[in-house]
Amino acid sequence: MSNLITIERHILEQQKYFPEAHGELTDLLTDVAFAAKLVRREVVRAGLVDILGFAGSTNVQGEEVKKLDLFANEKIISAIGQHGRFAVMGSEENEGIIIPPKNETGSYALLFDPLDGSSNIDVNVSVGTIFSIYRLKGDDPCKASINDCLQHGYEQVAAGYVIYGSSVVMVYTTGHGVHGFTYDPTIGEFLLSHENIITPKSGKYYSINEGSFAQFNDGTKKYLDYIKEEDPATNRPYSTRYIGSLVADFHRNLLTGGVFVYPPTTKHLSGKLRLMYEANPLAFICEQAGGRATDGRNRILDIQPTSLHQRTPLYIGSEEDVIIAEEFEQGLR
Ligand code: AHM
Ligand code: MG
Repeated sequence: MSNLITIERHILEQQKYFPEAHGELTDLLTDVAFAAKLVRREVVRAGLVDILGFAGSTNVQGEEVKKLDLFANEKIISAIGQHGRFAVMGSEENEGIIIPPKNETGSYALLFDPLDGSSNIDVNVSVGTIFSIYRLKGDDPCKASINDCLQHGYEQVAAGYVIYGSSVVMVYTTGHGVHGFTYDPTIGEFLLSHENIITPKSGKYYSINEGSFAQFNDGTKKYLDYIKEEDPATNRPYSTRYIGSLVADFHRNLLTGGVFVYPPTTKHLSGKLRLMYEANPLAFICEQAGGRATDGRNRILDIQPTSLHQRTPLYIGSEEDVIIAEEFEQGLR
């Protein structure tokens, strides 16, 4: 058998970069990987166990049926929250912060989107979990508050995502490269499959919901005309790829090169995606892989968060492609 590396072992090896963390970061990333396995178990059985449907109804066992995103949210909160490693948590599904039990021993804050891509959940298209980890600002975990969650993206100590797709893949960074692991269901382990992911400087895909064209500003409309023009010297036209699950769209472009854009629209003036649960973790990963992530003007990781569920426009992916999209957004082209 070749040299198989499990995610737990890989995380343990990253500990050398964090001598001051006394292995805590290792434990909590391992907890996240464990929670991902629990969510995976339900996602792959979704149609079988009658777990789909609307929250509030009952299944054949007489148990309350939960929508999969609510189920994932509860699983992550209970699987990760019970160990006392996080002093505070924030979820896209919860309005306010979550203070887990035994939080007095935690030194970190966890922000997560339990199941991203909600429109794809019931139709067997890839969905994912996204997470982001920060060190507490103060020394006393009992005083952990929303301020520990509202940190700049550049203050993240780790971030990652899991895609529940044709195979299940977990990707994470602690600021020392981006590493991907594929789940082997026969042994119940995530195995290293993509070490040190580097994203191409430019790609051939663009990912945007063009159905919202009428709601875009002139810069975005012009950009779309540009990207579809014929010009072999710049590899145009690009091909459209849009799944509607941010993690899946992001992951594809990370590996193949390309650009994902969720611009401001007349419906979502600040874009639709959430800074704390979606943009920041993916921006951290993208930059670590040599890509670029902005809101069309500013680096995502530099944005000062003001609320847990704040939204932002998102231009993310291959550096050269993101710069071109930004230039149109800023009216420079
Ligand atoms: P969600 O958190 O409700 O799932 O919304 C986020 C999702 C992203 O995964 C995806 O990129 C985007 O919404 C798609 O939105 P749209 O349908 O407007 O294109
Ligand atoms: Mg989401």
